[in-house]
Order: sequence, then structure tokens, then C-alpha cells
Amino acid sequence: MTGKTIIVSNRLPVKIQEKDGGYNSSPSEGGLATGLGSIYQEGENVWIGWPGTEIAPDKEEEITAQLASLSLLPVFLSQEEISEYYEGFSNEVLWPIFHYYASTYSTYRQSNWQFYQQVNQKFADAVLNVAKPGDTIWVHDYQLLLVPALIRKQLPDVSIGFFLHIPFPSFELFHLIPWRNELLEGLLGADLIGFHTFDDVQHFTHACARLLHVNLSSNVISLPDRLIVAEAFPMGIDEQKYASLAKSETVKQEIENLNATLNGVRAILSVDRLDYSKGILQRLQAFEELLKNNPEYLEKVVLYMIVVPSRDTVPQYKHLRDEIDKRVGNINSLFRTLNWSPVQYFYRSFPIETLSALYATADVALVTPMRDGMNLVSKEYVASRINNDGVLILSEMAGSSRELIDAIIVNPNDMGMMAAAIKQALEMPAEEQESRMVKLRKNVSKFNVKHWVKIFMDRLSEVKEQQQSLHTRYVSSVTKKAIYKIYAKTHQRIFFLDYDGTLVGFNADINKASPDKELYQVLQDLSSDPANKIVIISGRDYHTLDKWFGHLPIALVAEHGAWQKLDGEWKSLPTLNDQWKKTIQPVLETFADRTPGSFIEEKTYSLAWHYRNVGAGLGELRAGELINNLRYITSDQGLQILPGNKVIEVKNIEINKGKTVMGLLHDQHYDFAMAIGDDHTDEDTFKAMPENSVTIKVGNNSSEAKYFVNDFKEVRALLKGITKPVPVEE
Ligand code: GDG
Repeated sequence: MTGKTIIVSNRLPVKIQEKDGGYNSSPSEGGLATGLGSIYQEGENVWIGWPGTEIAPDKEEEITAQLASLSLLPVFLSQEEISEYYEGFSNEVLWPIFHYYASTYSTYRQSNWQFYQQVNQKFADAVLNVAKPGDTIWVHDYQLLLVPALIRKQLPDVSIGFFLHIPFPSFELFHLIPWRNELLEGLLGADLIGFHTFDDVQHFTHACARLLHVNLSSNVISLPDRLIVAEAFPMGIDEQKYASLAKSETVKQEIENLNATLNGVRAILSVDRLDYSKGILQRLQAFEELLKNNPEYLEKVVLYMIVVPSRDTVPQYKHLRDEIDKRVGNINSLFRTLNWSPVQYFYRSFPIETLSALYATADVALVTPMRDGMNLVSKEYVASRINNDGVLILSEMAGSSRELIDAIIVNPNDMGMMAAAIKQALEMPAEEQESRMVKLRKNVSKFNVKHWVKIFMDRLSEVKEQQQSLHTRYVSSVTKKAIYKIYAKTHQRIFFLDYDGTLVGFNADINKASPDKELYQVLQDLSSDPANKIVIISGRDYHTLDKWFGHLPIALVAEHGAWQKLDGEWKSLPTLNDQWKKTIQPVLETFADRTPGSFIEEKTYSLAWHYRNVGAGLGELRAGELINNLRYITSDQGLQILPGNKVIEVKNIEINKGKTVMGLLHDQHYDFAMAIGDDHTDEDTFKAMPENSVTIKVGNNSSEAKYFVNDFKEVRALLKGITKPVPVEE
């Protein structure tokens, strides 16, 4: 990769402390900082973000200089910006909705949104101040969803990756947000958009398709100027750091102290930031249930619960903290004895050595979030179990549950299931613990944070290469010039032009997609040169084609080749029959009856089921079902099923645009051949064209064609230019 790499996240990986009227800054060791450490500290690379606290304006210069030596570039935020953009919009709108807490916790204030836009612009400006074409920019997380597009506007060719660390919610939740389209458009400024899980990818691409009507093909979104890839990159940890910490002298000493305190009592551990998404209250309830129903565990187990202070200026978090205090108090007062307290609750953070000792000592880790993008604690526990013992209980709502399948997986809403899981964990035989832990450790070590960074960056360069190769296939002004030059030197030419989607746009009513004045003019100009043979080759029925184009001196091919009008008279292919319609028609009718908005079109030798006006998603679903049904019936009847643009067509196997094209090319020697088409059936045309011909696909998805244009308007412009050579703009 040429150029430098710029990392952008809301928070800089730095701890800033006020000391003697000045500030001290030292790097902090978060998971992301560790993973990206090898990148942002190299050469000219830099990490841009907020230092995490309000800095007095007269100290900004001093802080900037200190941070520069750590390869960090600060974006300073005022108190108002922090409360509106960060606390208000990011943490009170996006965080709850993205974690499936819609109605209770989300409020939509216009001023929050305005600040969110303003601060995103501030981050983008900070990037644009240092970014140059050829650089790679990696933007992180939900606070900065608009940044990719803001950068793209100024640097159209730069490489931009985005990674979302929290879940992307299903459409039903996402579309509640008043500014949902703007958020998606912001993200689509990136070239590669990464998520922790495949579900997140699907939710995101689905939202883009439904709200922005983008062209989507599995996980690739095609915009007119660029393709964008959305993909799952499950984030890992620095597993070696946790393994070696567990072996270090300091930690060994702490483990010894802990074991002495425990004195044979089994330890269950939970570690979270204070957050309602982490399922802390539900976990306490499950633990209470366990003690209630299994008195044999009294004085035998203890729950170490660490809750790291977070966002406690937000009212819901304060409330949650009070609730936790109450519930812990309740459990302890109900079950405690003179020598034992069931819950050891800490509302504070610990040095990593203490955390490591707790991971290494705890018999069970109880990680039961209600929703979590990934959850690194579950992986850190596994990495710390250097003796291959211990049991991980993991919520199926955590992204990490997709990988850590050898944990005991629970539904955090099911108290009975959680209590049973704790019991199962406490009683699990050593061999089973080992066999599960070995597999878990293998996963955590293979998919570590370095691997995560590498596969993301590699994929980003691949996407960029794909975009470039697509770029060279686009009919640019240079390509046009070349085509016109060849055209001018040739004397015997043939043009195969598809109709719907190629010469006209799509219309909800197929009868309304009739030719307009401009199109007639284009065809007239093109056909007025006796050296040009124009063939409109369409799936339409021949009556319609005849009505629209019968008066022009051009050849017409209808129903994908079943009917041809080459010299003034319509002829159908010999040996075709339509007896099969009797069995196929009722199947299509069942689908038309079950699917509002769909209808059947009957042509002489084909039947088509159209679903352009069926609700998004349902149409594709029914189309898939229909194809499955038809496959059985058509297999021995000499029929083919053609999935087109929002249409499934059944016709005789002998009919094929490619065959027709080959026949026509055979008739005469042409020194110039061009074919333009937009759908599946045109691929047969492209394949049948000679080596040196000009084949053009409308739309930039994969195709046999050599070139592509974006839409029918560009097709018309290209054809106009052929007959009226005007200087092509550079
Ligand atoms: C977001 C997503 C996603 C905790 N207590 C102490 C301490 N920690 C460290 C842990 C762990 C980190 O905090 C927590 O990470 P999580 O992944 O569990 O959760 P979030 O903070 O919500 O992170 C999450 C993550 O982004 C990454 O993409 O996995 O789903 O919500 O590393 O070790 N560290 C120290 N003392 C503590 O007391 N030193």
C-alpha cells in the first residue's frame, strides 16, 4: 500500500492526566490500540481522535505537541459538543437503537443531530488536513458514521475503510431513526465496511437496499462510481499478552493472594463496563436463582462482579447503577453468612494485572450481555486460561458466541437456562473443561487482533483494485473516442440492442415503458447510414415490438429469438410448441394469487411472472420459491427458466438470444459489431459476439461484456455520439 495510514476514532488511545496545572499524556492499552499499535506508530502514520476530556483552549497547543510525539492528532471538543454529539446523539440515540433498546431509551432531538453532523465534519476536516491522495484511512465506530462520505467528497479516490464495533440492528429498529438515510449515505463513503458478524452485514446491506434502493449483489453494493464491500471481520485480542501476563511474577503473586482469600470457595467472574446492554441485572437474578434452588452452593461459590464506571452522566446509566447496588445488596443480605458474601461487587476499574489474576483464578466466566457487538472479555478469559481449565458461559447475543462455540451458550433472557448453565459449569469434569478450552484457545489465538487488522487491510486493498479494474471497463470519454474512431473506419456494421433497461428505463407498468421522441431520433440517425444494420433484440412479445418499431428500417427480434422480423415479415422459429403452457400456467397463477403486485405476461412461446411491484424482500423470496417449484416441472419438458430483472421467465430451451445473434452474424461479414444489454439474457448475446466486437453492459455488475455504462441515458448518449461526431469532452 502506498501513502500513509490514518486511523480515526472518537477516542484517542491515550490517558490524559492533569498535573500541577499542566497535562500528562501516556498511551493507553485498549484492544484497538494494541491491534493498531504496529500501524499508527510507523512512519508518517497517525491516529486522529478526541483526547477524552475537555481541554482548556490555552492548553491545546501544549497537548497537541505532546500527542504528536505519540503519533496522535487530537480533535478538541467543547463541553457542548461532548454533551450533544457524544452523550446525546451517540450514546442516547445510536447506542440504544443499535443494541435493540428502542422505545425506552431513545429520544430524537434535532440539536443532537446537528451537533453530530458538525462534529463529524470536524473529524473529517482533521483528516483532510493531513490526508493526501494515495493514503489509506480507517474510520472506527458509531460516533463517526458520517465521516467516510465527508472525506470522500474532498478526496474521491482515497481508500477508506470503516469498522463498526457495535451490532448493526435489523431493519425494523434501524428505520425508526429519523436520519437513517443520511447515516447510511455517510457510511457508503467508505470502500470497505466491516462488522463483527455476518448478521450485522446482512442487516446493513438490507437497510441500504430498502432505504437507498442501491444495487446490491450479495455483500457488494454498486454505486454509479464505485463498488463497496460489506463484510464480517470478527475482532480478536492480543492473546499472547494475556497468556504471558498470567505467567508473570506480579500476577502469580496476585493469584496466590486471591486463592488464599477464596480458601476453596469456587469463583465466578463477570467483567463489564456499566451498560444496560451487558445484562448485569439479569445475571444477578440468575445467580440469585441458583442460590435459591441449590442451597448446597451456599458458602461454596462467590460471584466476583466488576463493573467499570462508564457514561454515568447519562440518566439511564445512573439508574442502572442504583439498581445494581440494590440487587447486590438484596442478594447479599438474603444469603450471606458470617464468613461469606455471595457477591463481591466492585464499581471501579482495576490494573490489568489484577484483571489478569481474576481471569486466571475464576473457575467460571459469566459473560451474558443482552446484546454485544463482539465482547472481548470472553476472549480475554480464554486467553488467560493457560492450564486449559475453567468454563466460559457466553450469551448467544454476543458477537463472540459465533466463534466461541465451545462455550456454554445461553439466552440471557432465560433465567432458568442461565442458572442451569452455572450449575453445569461448576460441576463440569476436568476432561470436558480441557477439551472445550483447548478448542476455544485455538480460535482465540488464530483470530487474534493482528490477524484482524491484516485481513481488514488486505481486503481494503483488494476492493480498491476491484474498483480500479471496474474503472477501466467503464465507457469513459476516452473509450468513447476510441469506439468512434473504429466506427469511422468501418463499412459493414451491426448493432444488437436490448430494449428494456438498455434503451429505456424501467417502469412499474411494463406497457408504459414505450419509446420516446429522443429514442426514435437516435434509432433513425443510426439506421439512416446504409452501412449500419440495427437489431433490437428483446424479450418483449412481437406485437409490441411491431407496434413500436415496425415502421423503422431496423430488424426486430422478439421473445428472445422466438420471433424475428429481418426483412419486413415476422417469422417464428420452426419446431417450437407451446403445449407446455398448460402445466406451467397454473403454477404461475398460484404465485400471482399469493403475491400482491405480481402478474403474468403471456407471449407466444413463453410465460413470464413479473414482480417489480411486489414489496421489497417478498418478491425475491417468492421468485426463489417459484424457481425451485419450476425446476421439477421443467426438467423433462425441454424448457428453461430465465431469472431476469424482477421477472422469472419460462420458455423453450431452443430460444436464446445468443443463437439468434450467431445466426445473424453468420449471414454477412461485419467489420464492426456492437452489443448492448442489461440483464441475464443479454449475457448470451455477449458470449456469441466475435472477439473484436464492442460489448457493453448497462450496470456495473459482473458480466461477459468488455465495457459497462451506468444507465440507458448513457447508452443513448453513446449512440448519439456515433452518428453525430461531436468533440467528446475530456
Ligand atoms: C465495544 C463493543 C466490542 C474491563 N474492565 C477493566 C478493563 N476492561 C477492558 C476489558 C476489555 C474492555 O475493557 C471491554 O471490552 P468489550 O469488548 O467487552 O466491551 P465494550 O467496551 O462495550 O466494547 C464490544 C468492542 O467494542 C471491540 O470491538 O467487543 O462488543 O461494545 O478489553 O479487558 N481493563 C482494565 N481494568 C478493568 O477493570 N485494565
